[in-house]
Amino acid sequence: MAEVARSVCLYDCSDTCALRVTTAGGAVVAVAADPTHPTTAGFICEKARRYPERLRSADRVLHPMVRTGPKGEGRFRRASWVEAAALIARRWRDIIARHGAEAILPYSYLGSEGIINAEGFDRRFFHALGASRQAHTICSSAGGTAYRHIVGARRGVDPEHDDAWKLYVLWGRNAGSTNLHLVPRLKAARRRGCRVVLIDPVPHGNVALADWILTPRPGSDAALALGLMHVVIRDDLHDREFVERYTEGFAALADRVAAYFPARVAALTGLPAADIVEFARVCARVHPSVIQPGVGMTHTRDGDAAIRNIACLTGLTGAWRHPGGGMLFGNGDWFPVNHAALQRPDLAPPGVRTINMVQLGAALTAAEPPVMSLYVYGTNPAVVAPDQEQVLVGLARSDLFVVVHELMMTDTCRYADVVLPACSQFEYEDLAISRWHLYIQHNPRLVSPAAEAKPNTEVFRLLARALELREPSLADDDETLLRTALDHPEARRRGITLDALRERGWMRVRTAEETARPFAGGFPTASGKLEFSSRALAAQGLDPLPSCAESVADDGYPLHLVTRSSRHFINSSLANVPALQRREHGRATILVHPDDAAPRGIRTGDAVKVASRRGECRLHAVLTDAIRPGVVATMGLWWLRSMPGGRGINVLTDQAVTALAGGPTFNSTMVELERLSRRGRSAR
Ligand SMILES: Nc1nc2c(c(=O)[nH]1)N[C@H]1C(S)=C(S)[C@@H](COP(=O)(O)OP(=O)(O)OC[C@H]3O[C@@H](n4cnc5c(=O)[nH]c(N)nc54)[C@H](O)[C@@H]3O)O[C@H]1N2
Ligand SMILES: Nc1nc2c(c(=O)[nH]1)N[C@H]1C(S)=C(S)[C@@H](COP(=O)(O)OP(=O)(O)OC[C@H]3O[C@@H](n4cnc5c(=O)[nH]c(N)nc54)[C@H](O)[C@@H]3O)O[C@H]1N2
Ligand SMILES: [Mo]
Repeated sequence: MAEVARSVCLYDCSDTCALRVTTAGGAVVAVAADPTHPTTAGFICEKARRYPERLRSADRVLHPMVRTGPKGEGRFRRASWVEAAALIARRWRDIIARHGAEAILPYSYLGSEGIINAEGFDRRFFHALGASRQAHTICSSAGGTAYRHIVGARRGVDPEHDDAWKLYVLWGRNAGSTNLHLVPRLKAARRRGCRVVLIDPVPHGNVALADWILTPRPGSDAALALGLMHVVIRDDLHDREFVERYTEGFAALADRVAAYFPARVAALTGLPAADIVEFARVCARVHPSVIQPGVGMTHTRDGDAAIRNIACLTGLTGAWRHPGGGMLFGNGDWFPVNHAALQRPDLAPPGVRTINMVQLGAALTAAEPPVMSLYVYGTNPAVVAPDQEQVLVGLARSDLFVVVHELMMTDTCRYADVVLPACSQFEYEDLAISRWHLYIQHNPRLVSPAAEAKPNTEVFRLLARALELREPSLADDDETLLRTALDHPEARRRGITLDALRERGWMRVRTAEETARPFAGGFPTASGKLEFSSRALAAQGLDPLPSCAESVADDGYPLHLVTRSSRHFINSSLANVPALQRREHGRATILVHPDDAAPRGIRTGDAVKVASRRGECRLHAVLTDAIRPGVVATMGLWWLRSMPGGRGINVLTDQAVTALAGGPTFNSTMVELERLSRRGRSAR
């Protein structure tokens, strides 16, 4: 008998869609949109619809496994949970005795986004163990930190105020792939006269969304924002009243941007000076306006500065004073979740070291004192982390004890000493917040765990027992953890409880009046104002004012590589689903402008070698003119087994990080292309 239940998609994606899930015979058989959800109603992406297919994959890990062959080869034998847990406890006790608990490194990300499973109880466990702390920097923390320094909190525009929009700027946001539910709102807004501007060196896939497309050089957004502020101040277009009442540091800002005249910024960004002037005027004059930067544009050496400078621009134009207007770089801080009570940072030993996840290669090969054990969950570093060759060298270390808790036998699993089977989101209960809309949602347990799979929380309880950790809160069950998550004054005030969420599926966390002007009650910075000159940065001895790095990367490789997300995978998740692979040309591709392809003799379909300072991989060329000449772009993170030569695009990237918060710089990579063979013919 088939049953249909409400759920929420926990993929690492901003839309956080409400689902209707059909189960039959103890399995999930269909996943569809919940037609009644206010922001994601009506449709879901093919990635979510194909969930049942993904879960039936031959790659699914169903039992604990212990390695029998060399690391990387993927030979394992089946083990029981009792044996696996005892083995982990024995190896960790030994490592702790010899090297201290800091030699153990947890390594996680948001493979499934549940609050208690993905960033809750796991942290509590490792804090109590005294393990090295992981800086969760691989996605948006550099931009998020920058944003918080200027406006005080990671809250921004509520997409349900779309009626008001007159200008919408997709600033390096691949909305057609990564924010699908924004698209119908933008289309409707355009019909009402809203102008949509796309600022992206690779407009491919989003051209039809925009009225105006600017294609700056990758990594030059910080400079562009300085140039826009220059023009706004020069032409006396800033919102004087807003600047006076709600911002701090205007005089110093004006001083700083004075040197960024249009001709200079044109040289830095590769945009026509006239476009910079025109766009600055549009930003100052058209309201309500929204600037929504993506995450990809922050993955450059200057990505932190880009978000800082854009946030300052919104202060200058007074975008925040117009209901529905402002900026959107994450909405997580609107949600009343008690992260501290869940994660218990107080349990961590004082002074324990923190390791930046972006620099995993260095951590595994050069950290002092060394990392002796890695526990991976909810992420696939063999594919997604930069400087892949060094990551793989580190993972292959014979003296490194690697445990991977996974749904699928990923490339990372192949380097594990122990692989543990993880539950899909339909096999445990959790809660989800969104980075885009304002609803907290309930993810019910709909089916029993597949074979011997266990959710993250249960594995950490099991390991706490096996290690005889005495901290009593490590015995908390999921029900207690879910209630702890909502133990927040704002949740209580609004009646947001676990029982209400179980019954209703979702609840809005703020009223429309509260989100119309996100900082109507003041900016939650040290000064209570939007800080053009950041007190927090000054306190850290850093330049408190907007700036940009001017050097254009040039290490002998002529083409600028942008590694975008793909429409049909989520990061590397789903890249093993054949139907979705077919949607992505069936193989890993690279977009090339005809002007760059011609001198290299490259045509669509050709195999090309892509080489950077760090390494090389093989991809297939797709020619398009919806890309800035001089820029090439990959889409998505394919499993290494799908890549000729067994290496993915992250062999090309390096471990350099942004100054603020240590974010990745995937999109500051320079490459050269060489044709390997002609489509349909072998190379002669
Ligand atoms: N379908 C799908 N959805 C996803 C994901 C996925 O893999 N697939 N991943 C999820 C995750 S984890 C994240 S973080 C988000 C990412 O969502 P987005 O931020 O939209 O993702 P990206 O594709 O990395 O980059 C967005 C755009 O930035 C452009 N860009 C790159 N460098 C620059 C630059 O220097 N300047 C400017 N102006 N533009 C630049 C790229 O060409 C791209 O079009 O999406 C989430 N949703
Ligand atoms: N070159 C380049 N590299 C990039 C990016 C890029 O744009 N360019 N994007 C970066 C960004 S923004 C991000 S966020 C990262 C994302 O990279 P990852 O966080 O590694 O994301 P996925 O590749 O989706 O891997 C998530 C894994 O978690 C597993 N998983 C899912 N649910 C659970 C669970 O409940 N428990 C456990 N234990 N496991 C689970 C899935 O099966 C999957 O293998 O990649 C980064 N890497
Ligand atoms: Mo991300």
